[in-house]
Amino acid sequence: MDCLFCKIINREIPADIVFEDDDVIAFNDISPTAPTHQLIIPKKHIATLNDIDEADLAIIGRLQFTAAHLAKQQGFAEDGYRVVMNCNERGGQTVYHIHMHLLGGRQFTWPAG
Ligand code: DGP
Repeated sequence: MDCLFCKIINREIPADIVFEDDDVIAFNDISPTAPTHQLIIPKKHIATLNDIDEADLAIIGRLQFTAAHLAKQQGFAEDGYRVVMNCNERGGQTVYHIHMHLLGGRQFTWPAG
């Protein structure tokens, strides 16, 4: 499968990996938009949020749990942080393997642009 993030999972292309377990891997974003900008992805290939089915619900929880774990571990959980999942073109998705952005280390504004 020609998927960039599957290649990172399989160590076919390099990434700065910050967390890994049986289901999930996390690595630094190549184009950070915050002092901490990491991507948390399931090892299972799921193209978009629209492709999640009931069997994947635990994986989605795992992404969120890992985001909070990484925020605590890196010391910005109490100050606050943002998690984002983009879906399809209007949502700003560019890599079609679902991923949670973990953004920390600065003030974020709302509404999103
Ligand atoms: P999105 O726009 O939500 O699909 O986010 C995709 C993110 O993936 C974007 O912030 C940049 C990041 N990215 C793209 N290619 C690579 C890569 O080869 N390595 C890493 N570490 N991140 C990448």
